[in-house]
Amino acid sequence: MKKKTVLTALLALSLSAQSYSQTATLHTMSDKTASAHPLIPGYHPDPSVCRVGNEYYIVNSSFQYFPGVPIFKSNDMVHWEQIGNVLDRNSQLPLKGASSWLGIYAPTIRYNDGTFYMITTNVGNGGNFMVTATSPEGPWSEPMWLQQQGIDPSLYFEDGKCYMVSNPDNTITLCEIDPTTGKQLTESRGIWQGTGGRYPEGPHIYKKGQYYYLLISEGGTEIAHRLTMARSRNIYGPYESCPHNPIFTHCCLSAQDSQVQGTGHGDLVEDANGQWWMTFLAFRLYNGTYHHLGRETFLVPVEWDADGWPVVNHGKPLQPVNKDTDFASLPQAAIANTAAKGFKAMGHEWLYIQNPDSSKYERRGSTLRLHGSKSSLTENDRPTFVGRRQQHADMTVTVSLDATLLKPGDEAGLTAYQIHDGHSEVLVGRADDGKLYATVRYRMKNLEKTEERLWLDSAKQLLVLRATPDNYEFLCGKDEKSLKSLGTIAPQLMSTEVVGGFTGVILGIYATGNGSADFKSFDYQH
Ligand code: 6LW
Repeated sequence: MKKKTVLTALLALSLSAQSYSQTATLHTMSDKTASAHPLIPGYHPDPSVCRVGNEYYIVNSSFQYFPGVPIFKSNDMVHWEQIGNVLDRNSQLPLKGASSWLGIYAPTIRYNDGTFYMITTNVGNGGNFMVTATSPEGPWSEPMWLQQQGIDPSLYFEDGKCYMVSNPDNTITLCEIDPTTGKQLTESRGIWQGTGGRYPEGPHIYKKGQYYYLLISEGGTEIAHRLTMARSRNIYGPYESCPHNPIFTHCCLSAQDSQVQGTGHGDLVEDANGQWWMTFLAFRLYNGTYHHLGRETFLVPVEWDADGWPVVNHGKPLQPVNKDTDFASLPQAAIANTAAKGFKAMGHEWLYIQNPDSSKYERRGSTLRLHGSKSSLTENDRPTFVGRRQQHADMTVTVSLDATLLKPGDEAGLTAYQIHDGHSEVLVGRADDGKLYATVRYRMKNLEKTEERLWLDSAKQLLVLRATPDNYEFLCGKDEKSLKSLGTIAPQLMSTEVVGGFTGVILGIYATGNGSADFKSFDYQH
């Protein structure tokens, strides 16, 4: 990037941050076709957005991870900060047996008359429910379990009524509910089945002018993902399909060479100046047709044509990032790195697999002592594990481990974890004769490979993962200078296309067995 343009852009960013000059920032973005830079990088799928005055909130799905449903706040739609996780108590988030295919699916966030609502599906542990809060930072209420099933529930409020919409039997279905109890008040009625694409889902209803607009996704969340729309003067229909459906997709000729694919699952918001925007998910391909960072959150401007139909991103696909000129290509969501110097204060980015057994996690000053679980990562029964998202294809994570308390047969390490049967790790283990070794192990479905052991003369080791778009290199050593490469794997083998799941890579520390492992720091650099 040229120095002068960086400075100009940074100045513009800092000015907009200082003065909350929403108009300048947003209009700079909407004047040009938005860039292919994710608004919130790393696994942040199924975004839903709402505005309250000059504040904007985004929530994402979270699947098997605890706490669930990360919530972000922005005052200008450019700078986003995670302010918490909506579901942060076991009573709100039972995750027994959840994998990267199960747990919390697409959430919707809405605000009405002083109350925030988050409605979602816990697949495998109870189905549809909603929680409420007066402050988006929480606390959020206990779940109100809902009668109407189908995934991707959403809410629409009008004239004291609360409507719920979801997709049972591949039909977008509407009913009225009591927003204070969740009790269903009217029968469920099918209102639209989309344009014929598979998996009609992700419905949201908006009112603009005389019309109720119904935005949905079709095609499945993979490469054929698309957004379609219909409208009606009556909320129950009949709905007329937009003549230029799909209103947004990258499964088309003009976007076939884009790195960004799978665009879908959107939600609309009108900003304080009357400009409309759409958040949606998409993934960035690396090395062919693979993505390992998960489905990420993007943002594009929306205009309305003379016939009252939306035109998304000026009718164009996302453009490749032009770093020299594109304002919106600068980093937008701040990247948390709260354990870089120790685990004293762990921020909102930290995640456990399923409901953590709190007796396994012991904070001792700035050290995090992990007590080994019987369950391995692959066995997936509340393993002792805590991690955060990989948000950049190029990055390095360095973990400081003291393995003194491992017992024979135990291990502790640093893993790049996509799903219970798709992860790779650099680990320290204690052999039956009491000696410590380091190695790297790769797990891809039913294939497992372990590198040769490196015998260690010290229990204190740095474990490092150096990632590039096409390589994961795992290293171990007493200090930075003595790091040895113990193994490499293409991250494509940890991708959604190869090992599956609805998430993206999480970088985690873990311990299995009967002993313990002391982790001193976890530093994420990109
Ligand atoms: C989500 C559905 C989808 O509930 O995938 O991409 C499902 N969209 O709408 C899981 O994220």
